[in-house]
Amino acid sequence: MINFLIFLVVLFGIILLVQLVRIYELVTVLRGGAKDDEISRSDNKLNANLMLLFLFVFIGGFFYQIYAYKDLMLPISASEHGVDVDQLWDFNMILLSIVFIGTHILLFVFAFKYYFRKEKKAFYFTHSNKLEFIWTIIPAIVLAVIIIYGLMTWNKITGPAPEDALTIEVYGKQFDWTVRYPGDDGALGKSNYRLIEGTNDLGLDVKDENAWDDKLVKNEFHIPVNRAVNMVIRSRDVIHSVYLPHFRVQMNAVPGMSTQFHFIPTITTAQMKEQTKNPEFDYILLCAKICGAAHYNMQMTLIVDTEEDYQKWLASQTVFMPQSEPTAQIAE
Ligand SMILES: [Cu+2]
Repeated sequence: MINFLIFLVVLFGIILLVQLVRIYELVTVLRGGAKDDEISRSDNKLNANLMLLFLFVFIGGFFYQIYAYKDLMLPISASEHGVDVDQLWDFNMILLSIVFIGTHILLFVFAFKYYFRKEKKAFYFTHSNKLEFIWTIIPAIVLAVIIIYGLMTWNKITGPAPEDALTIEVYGKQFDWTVRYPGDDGALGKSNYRLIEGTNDLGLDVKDENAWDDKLVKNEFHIPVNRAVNMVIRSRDVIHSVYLPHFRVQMNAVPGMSTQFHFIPTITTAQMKEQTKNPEFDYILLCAKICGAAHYNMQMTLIVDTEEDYQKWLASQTVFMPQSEPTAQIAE
């Protein structure tokens, strides 16, 4: 309520000020002073100076923001391709900043330098092929470099996963993630959405032997460091998005199809805790699509282990259909 009243006071204050200025202008005209539409030289000079002042405040604010919010940028990349992504990002940002600052200096310095004076006449300039050529060819080359560099990075990242990659399934539904690991056979079992029922949340095909020893994990999942991890991504209901900000990984989870993304983690959770000097540090898997009311719940902790710790952890996970009692469960 108080805020609304403050808003009203400010609003009426502004309206009052505008009206007062208008009355002052009309009074000047009635007294036979300056004409209503005539702007004095000193007014023009004042505006010119304000243009220059604005330039300094504006550019200063730009650099201040970079400095003040630098900690809110993504932390150091913990994956192999993430380093390339960050380089691509920095390259583009530096290039854009140069253009951004250059054009704004030109814009405001020209407005300052060439403010209106009655005796000054504008230089009449019709056309220059040379100038046209320069401002066509330079942006064309720069844009080509940006696109080719971006495409090369993209192709490097999205190529096929290496043969020895660890393939896991990331399964999204409103509102959580399940990660499925292949058992000792190293293969994920088949699945079908028609088979989703009761405890079979992922619709695993119980007739497929490969599915029996699959391991389903919730809340927290582990991957080994320095080994390619190929994520096969599925969604049960709406479009979700697998987002691992520390690894620069993001891929949509689309109902009715499976998408993939592979990456190589390079820093274990323990190393990252040391590097960030934050004992509470954890990698996180988020959903990057606003997929419903409890979308914010779609979080899962990711632990990057050494190969040894990873194997230990994996061995401690329960399998989907223990071998001792498969017959009871497949019988129909
Ligand atoms: Cu989601």
